[in-house]
Amino acid sequence: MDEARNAFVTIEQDGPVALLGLNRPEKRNAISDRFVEAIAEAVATVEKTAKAGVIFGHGPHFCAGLDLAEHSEKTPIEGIEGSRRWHEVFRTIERGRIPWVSALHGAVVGGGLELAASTHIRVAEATAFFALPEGQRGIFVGGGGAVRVARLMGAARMTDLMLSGRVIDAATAERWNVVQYVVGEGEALEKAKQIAKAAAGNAPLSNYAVIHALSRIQDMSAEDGLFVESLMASFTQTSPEAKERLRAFLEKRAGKVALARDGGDDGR
Ligand code: 1HE
Repeated sequence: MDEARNAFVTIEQDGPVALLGLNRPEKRNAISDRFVEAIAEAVATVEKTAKAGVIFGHGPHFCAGLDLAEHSEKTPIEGIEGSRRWHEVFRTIERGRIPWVSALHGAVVGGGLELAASTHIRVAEATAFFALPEGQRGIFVGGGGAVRVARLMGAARMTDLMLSGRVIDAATAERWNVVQYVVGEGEALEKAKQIAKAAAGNAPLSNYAVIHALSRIQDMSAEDGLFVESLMASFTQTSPEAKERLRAFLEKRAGKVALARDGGDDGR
Protein backbone atom coordinates (compact mmCIF):
# COMPACT_ATOMS: atom_id res chain seq x y z
CA MET A 1 0.00 0.00 0.00
CA ASP A 2 1.28 3.44 -0.89
CA GLU A 3 0.49 6.16 1.54
CA ALA A 4 0.33 9.90 1.05
CA ARG A 5 -1.55 12.75 2.63
CA ASN A 6 -2.52 16.33 2.07
CA ALA A 7 -3.49 18.78 4.80
CA PHE A 8 -6.79 17.15 5.74
CA VAL A 9 -7.05 13.89 3.82
CA THR A 10 -4.94 10.74 3.99
CA ILE A 11 -4.61 8.84 0.74
CA GLU A 12 -3.82 5.14 0.54
CA GLN A 13 -3.89 2.87 -2.46
CA ASP A 14 -4.94 -0.73 -1.78
CA GLY A 15 -4.64 -2.47 -5.15
CA PRO A 16 -7.21 -0.87 -7.44
CA VAL A 17 -8.96 0.88 -4.55
CA ALA A 18 -8.06 4.33 -3.23
CA LEU A 19 -8.81 5.03 0.42
CA LEU A 20 -9.42 8.65 1.35
CA GLY A 21 -9.43 9.30 5.09
CA LEU A 22 -10.97 12.52 6.41
CA ASN A 23 -8.27 13.54 8.82
CA ARG A 24 -9.19 16.32 11.19
CA PRO A 25 -10.30 14.17 14.12
CA GLU A 26 -9.67 16.85 16.75
CA LYS A 27 -12.52 18.83 15.13
CA ARG A 28 -14.54 15.69 14.33
CA ASN A 29 -13.62 16.07 10.66
CA ALA A 30 -15.61 19.31 10.39
CA ILE A 31 -15.19 20.57 6.84
CA SER A 32 -13.59 24.00 6.47
CA ASP A 33 -12.93 25.78 3.17
CA ARG A 34 -9.42 24.36 3.05
CA PHE A 35 -10.75 20.91 3.87
CA VAL A 36 -13.14 21.06 0.88
CA GLU A 37 -10.16 21.90 -1.33
CA ALA A 38 -8.23 19.01 0.19
CA ILE A 39 -11.07 16.64 -0.70
CA ALA A 40 -11.12 18.05 -4.26
CA GLU A 41 -7.38 17.57 -4.61
CA ALA A 42 -7.44 14.05 -3.21
CA VAL A 43 -10.32 12.94 -5.46
CA ALA A 44 -8.64 14.42 -8.54
CA THR A 45 -5.38 12.68 -7.66
CA VAL A 46 -6.70 9.20 -7.03
CA GLU A 47 -9.29 8.95 -9.76
CA LYS A 48 -6.48 9.08 -12.34
CA THR A 49 -5.22 5.67 -11.25
CA ALA A 50 -7.72 3.96 -8.92
CA LYS A 51 -10.68 1.97 -10.20
CA ALA A 52 -12.85 2.63 -7.14
CA GLY A 53 -12.60 4.68 -3.97
CA VAL A 54 -13.55 4.55 -0.32
CA ILE A 55 -14.11 7.60 1.89
CA PHE A 56 -13.90 7.14 5.66
CA GLY A 57 -13.26 9.27 8.73
CA HIS A 58 -10.28 9.12 11.08
CA GLY A 59 -11.12 9.38 14.78
CA PRO A 60 -14.42 8.71 16.54
CA HIS A 61 -16.74 10.12 13.85
CA PHE A 62 -17.14 10.13 10.10
CA CYS A 63 -17.83 13.86 9.84
CA ALA A 64 -19.46 16.63 11.91
CA GLY A 65 -20.38 18.62 8.78
CA LEU A 66 -19.61 22.22 8.05
CA ASP A 67 -16.90 23.90 10.13
CA LEU A 68 -19.19 26.14 12.16
CA ALA A 69 -16.31 28.22 13.53
CA GLU A 70 -15.36 29.39 10.05
CA HIS A 71 -18.91 29.98 8.91
CA SER A 72 -20.01 32.29 11.68
CA GLU A 73 -17.92 35.00 9.96
CA LYS A 74 -19.16 34.73 6.35
CA THR A 75 -20.99 37.34 4.29
CA PRO A 76 -24.02 36.23 2.20
CA ILE A 77 -22.05 36.14 -1.04
CA GLU A 78 -19.24 34.17 0.57
CA GLY A 79 -21.88 31.76 1.82
CA ILE A 80 -23.29 31.20 -1.67
CA GLU A 81 -19.83 30.81 -3.17
CA GLY A 82 -18.86 28.37 -0.45
CA SER A 83 -21.97 26.27 -0.99
CA ARG A 84 -21.44 26.27 -4.76
CA ARG A 85 -17.89 25.09 -4.23
CA TRP A 86 -19.13 22.17 -2.11
CA HIS A 87 -21.50 21.36 -4.98
CA GLU A 88 -18.64 21.36 -7.48
CA VAL A 89 -16.41 19.19 -5.34
CA PHE A 90 -19.08 16.68 -4.35
CA ARG A 91 -20.12 16.47 -7.98
CA THR A 92 -16.62 15.24 -8.84
CA ILE A 93 -17.36 12.34 -6.48
CA GLU A 94 -20.90 11.64 -7.64
CA ARG A 95 -20.20 12.06 -11.33
CA GLY A 96 -16.51 11.47 -11.71
CA ARG A 97 -14.54 8.59 -13.19
CA ILE A 98 -14.83 5.96 -10.47
CA PRO A 99 -17.40 4.54 -8.06
CA TRP A 100 -17.11 5.65 -4.43
CA VAL A 101 -18.17 3.82 -1.28
CA SER A 102 -18.41 5.64 2.06
CA ALA A 103 -17.64 3.88 5.35
CA LEU A 104 -19.64 5.59 8.08
CA HIS A 105 -19.23 5.52 11.84
CA GLY A 106 -20.08 7.85 14.70
CA ALA A 107 -21.58 11.17 13.65
CA VAL A 108 -22.66 11.50 10.03
CA VAL A 109 -24.27 14.87 10.32
CA GLY A 110 -25.04 17.95 8.24
CA GLY A 111 -22.39 18.29 5.55
CA GLY A 112 -21.04 14.88 6.56
CA LEU A 113 -24.30 13.30 5.47
CA GLU A 114 -24.20 15.40 2.30
CA LEU A 115 -20.71 14.09 1.56
CA ALA A 116 -21.85 10.52 2.16
CA ALA A 117 -24.84 11.13 -0.11
CA SER A 118 -22.51 12.07 -2.96
CA THR A 119 -20.89 8.62 -2.81
CA HIS A 120 -22.52 5.74 -4.66
CA ILE A 121 -22.80 3.17 -1.86
CA ARG A 122 -22.93 3.80 1.89
CA VAL A 123 -21.87 1.30 4.56
CA ALA A 124 -22.66 2.19 8.18
CA GLU A 125 -21.55 0.73 11.48
CA ALA A 126 -24.48 -0.11 13.74
CA THR A 127 -23.42 2.69 16.10
CA ALA A 128 -23.42 5.43 13.43
CA PHE A 129 -25.94 8.23 13.79
CA PHE A 130 -27.37 10.61 11.26
CA ALA A 131 -28.82 14.10 11.63
CA LEU A 132 -29.34 17.40 9.88
CA PRO A 133 -28.95 19.93 12.72
CA GLU A 134 -28.86 22.90 10.35
CA GLY A 135 -32.12 24.28 11.77
CA GLN A 136 -30.63 24.33 15.25
CA ARG A 137 -27.61 26.24 13.93
CA GLY A 138 -29.76 28.77 12.06
CA ILE A 139 -28.60 27.65 8.62
CA PHE A 140 -29.74 25.37 5.78
CA VAL A 141 -28.16 22.47 3.95
CA GLY A 142 -25.64 23.73 1.41
CA GLY A 143 -23.62 20.73 0.30
CA GLY A 144 -26.16 19.19 -2.05
CA GLY A 145 -28.40 17.68 0.63
CA ALA A 146 -31.60 19.30 -0.61
CA VAL A 147 -31.18 17.17 -3.73
CA ARG A 148 -29.14 14.11 -2.75
CA VAL A 149 -30.25 13.46 0.83
CA ALA A 150 -33.87 14.23 -0.11
CA ARG A 151 -33.63 11.70 -2.94
CA LEU A 152 -32.30 8.99 -0.66
CA MET A 153 -34.71 9.33 2.26
CA GLY A 154 -37.48 11.37 0.64
CA ALA A 155 -38.34 15.02 1.27
CA ALA A 156 -40.87 14.21 4.03
CA ARG A 157 -38.27 12.43 6.16
CA MET A 158 -35.66 15.07 5.48
CA THR A 159 -38.15 17.77 6.49
CA ASP A 160 -38.75 15.86 9.73
CA LEU A 161 -34.99 15.63 10.49
CA MET A 162 -34.46 19.31 9.74
CA LEU A 163 -37.47 20.64 11.65
CA SER A 164 -37.44 18.33 14.66
CA GLY A 165 -33.70 17.82 15.08
CA ARG A 166 -34.35 14.06 15.07
CA VAL A 167 -31.26 11.86 15.15
CA ILE A 168 -31.62 8.46 13.51
CA ASP A 169 -29.58 5.30 14.04
CA ALA A 170 -28.04 3.11 11.38
CA ALA A 171 -30.92 0.62 11.31
CA THR A 172 -33.35 3.45 10.58
CA ALA A 173 -30.97 4.93 8.02
CA GLU A 174 -30.96 1.56 6.26
CA ARG A 175 -34.74 1.34 6.37
CA TRP A 176 -34.88 4.86 4.92
CA ASN A 177 -32.56 3.93 2.06
CA VAL A 178 -29.80 6.25 3.28
CA VAL A 179 -27.33 3.39 3.75
CA GLN A 180 -27.20 0.11 1.89
CA TYR A 181 -25.29 -1.95 4.48
CA VAL A 182 -25.15 -1.99 8.26
CA VAL A 183 -22.17 -3.77 9.83
CA GLY A 184 -20.73 -4.20 13.32
CA GLU A 185 -18.60 -1.64 15.11
CA GLY A 186 -15.18 -1.27 13.52
CA GLU A 187 -16.20 -3.17 10.37
CA ALA A 188 -17.35 -0.47 7.97
CA LEU A 189 -13.99 0.25 6.37
CA GLU A 190 -13.30 -3.42 5.59
CA LYS A 191 -16.79 -3.89 4.17
CA ALA A 192 -16.48 -0.72 2.09
CA LYS A 193 -13.12 -1.89 0.73
CA GLN A 194 -14.61 -5.25 -0.19
CA ILE A 195 -17.48 -3.55 -2.06
CA ALA A 196 -15.11 -1.11 -3.77
CA LYS A 197 -12.90 -4.01 -4.89
CA ALA A 198 -15.92 -5.76 -6.40
CA ALA A 199 -16.90 -2.56 -8.22
CA ALA A 200 -13.30 -2.11 -9.40
CA GLY A 201 -13.54 -5.50 -11.12
CA ASN A 202 -16.43 -4.42 -13.36
CA ALA A 203 -15.92 -3.10 -16.87
CA PRO A 204 -15.09 0.63 -16.49
CA LEU A 205 -17.67 1.49 -19.13
CA SER A 206 -20.42 -0.29 -17.16
CA ASN A 207 -19.40 1.59 -14.02
CA TYR A 208 -19.39 4.81 -15.99
CA ALA A 209 -22.94 4.08 -17.20
CA VAL A 210 -24.10 3.44 -13.63
CA ILE A 211 -22.47 6.61 -12.32
CA HIS A 212 -23.42 8.92 -15.17
CA ALA A 213 -26.52 7.52 -16.84
CA LEU A 214 -28.50 5.98 -13.99
CA SER A 215 -28.53 9.14 -11.88
CA ARG A 216 -29.42 11.35 -14.86
CA ILE A 217 -32.19 8.99 -15.96
CA GLN A 218 -33.88 9.63 -12.61
CA ASP A 219 -34.29 13.27 -13.71
CA MET A 220 -35.86 12.34 -17.07
CA SER A 221 -39.34 11.40 -18.14
CA ALA A 222 -39.88 7.62 -18.31
CA GLU A 223 -39.85 7.76 -22.12
CA ASP A 224 -36.57 9.68 -22.27
CA GLY A 225 -35.08 7.52 -19.54
CA LEU A 226 -35.86 4.32 -21.42
CA PHE A 227 -34.39 5.77 -24.60
CA VAL A 228 -31.14 6.75 -22.85
CA GLU A 229 -31.05 3.31 -21.24
CA SER A 230 -31.15 1.71 -24.69
CA LEU A 231 -28.32 3.93 -25.92
CA MET A 232 -26.18 3.04 -22.92
CA ALA A 233 -27.08 -0.65 -23.24
CA SER A 234 -25.99 -0.73 -26.86
CA PHE A 235 -22.89 1.36 -26.21
CA THR A 236 -21.70 -0.96 -23.44
CA GLN A 237 -22.70 -4.24 -25.11
CA THR A 238 -20.80 -3.48 -28.29
CA SER A 239 -17.58 -2.50 -26.52
CA PRO A 240 -14.61 -4.87 -26.97
CA GLU A 241 -14.46 -5.43 -23.22
CA ALA A 242 -18.10 -6.54 -23.08
CA LYS A 243 -17.53 -8.92 -25.98
CA GLU A 244 -14.60 -10.51 -24.17
CA ARG A 245 -16.51 -10.73 -20.87
CA LEU A 246 -19.57 -12.28 -22.53
CA ARG A 247 -17.35 -14.80 -24.35
CA ALA A 248 -15.58 -15.63 -21.08
CA PHE A 249 -18.90 -16.51 -19.49
CA LEU A 250 -20.02 -18.65 -22.42
CA GLU A 251 -16.67 -20.46 -22.40
CA LYS A 252 -17.06 -21.05 -18.65
CA ARG A 253 -14.07 -18.89 -17.77
CA ALA A 254 -16.12 -16.44 -15.69
CA GLY A 255 -17.89 -16.83 -12.37
CA LYS A 256 -21.58 -17.59 -12.02
CA VAL A 257 -23.98 -15.50 -10.04
CA ALA A 258 -24.46 -17.19 -6.66
CA LEU A 259 -25.51 -16.37 -3.14
CA ALA A 260 -22.69 -16.21 -0.64
CA ARG A 261 -22.20 -19.45 1.34
CA ASP A 262 -23.77 -17.99 4.46
CA GLY A 263 -27.03 -17.68 2.56
CA GLY A 264 -26.66 -14.18 1.24
CA ASP A 265 -25.29 -10.79 1.98
CA ASP A 266 -27.82 -8.75 3.90
CA GLY A 267 -25.10 -6.27 4.79
CA ARG A 268 -24.55 -7.59 8.31
C1 1HE B 1 -16.65 21.41 15.46
C2 1HE B 1 -17.74 20.87 14.75
C3 1HE B 1 -18.23 21.61 13.64
C4 1HE B 1 -17.26 19.52 16.35
N1 1HE B 1 -17.61 22.77 13.34
N2 1HE B 1 -16.08 22.56 15.11
N3 1HE B 1 -22.61 20.33 12.47
C5 1HE B 1 -23.11 20.21 13.70
O1 1HE B 1 -23.97 20.96 14.13
C6 1HE B 1 -22.50 19.16 14.56
C7 1HE B 1 -21.78 19.77 15.73
N4 1HE B 1 -20.96 18.80 16.43
C8 1HE B 1 -21.49 17.95 17.36
O2 1HE B 1 -22.68 17.85 17.58
C9 1HE B 1 -20.49 17.10 18.09
O3 1HE B 1 -19.22 17.75 18.05
C10 1HE B 1 -20.34 15.66 17.54
C11 1HE B 1 -21.61 14.85 17.87
C12 1HE B 1 -20.08 15.65 16.05
C13 1HE B 1 -19.12 14.99 18.21
O4 1HE B 1 -19.23 15.05 19.61
P1 1HE B 1 -17.90 14.78 20.49
O5 1HE B 1 -18.36 14.82 21.95
O6 1HE B 1 -17.22 13.57 20.02
O7 1HE B 1 -16.92 16.01 20.19
P2 1HE B 1 -16.98 17.53 20.70
O8 1HE B 1 -16.35 17.61 22.07
O9 1HE B 1 -18.35 18.09 20.60
O10 1HE B 1 -16.09 18.27 19.62
C14 1HE B 1 -14.66 18.17 19.59
C15 1HE B 1 -14.14 19.44 18.97
O11 1HE B 1 -14.61 19.51 17.62
C16 1HE B 1 -14.68 20.71 19.65
O12 1HE B 1 -13.67 21.68 19.52
P3 1HE B 1 -12.72 22.07 20.78
O13 1HE B 1 -11.82 23.14 20.24
O14 1HE B 1 -13.65 22.54 21.88
O15 1HE B 1 -12.00 20.80 21.14
C17 1HE B 1 -15.85 21.11 18.79
O16 1HE B 1 -16.15 22.46 18.86
C18 1HE B 1 -15.32 20.74 17.41
N5 1HE B 1 -16.39 20.55 16.46
N6 1HE B 1 -18.10 19.71 15.33
C19 1HE B 1 -16.58 23.21 14.08
N7 1HE B 1 -19.23 21.18 12.89
C20 1HE B 1 -22.51 22.90 3.43
S1 1HE B 1 -23.74 23.23 4.54
C21 1HE B 1 -23.67 22.00 5.76
C22 1HE B 1 -24.29 22.51 7.01
C23 1HE B 1 -23.90 21.70 8.18
O17 1HE B 1 -23.09 20.83 8.12
S2 1HE B 1 -24.72 22.10 9.63
C24 1HE B 1 -24.21 20.92 10.77
C25 1HE B 1 -22.99 21.32 11.51
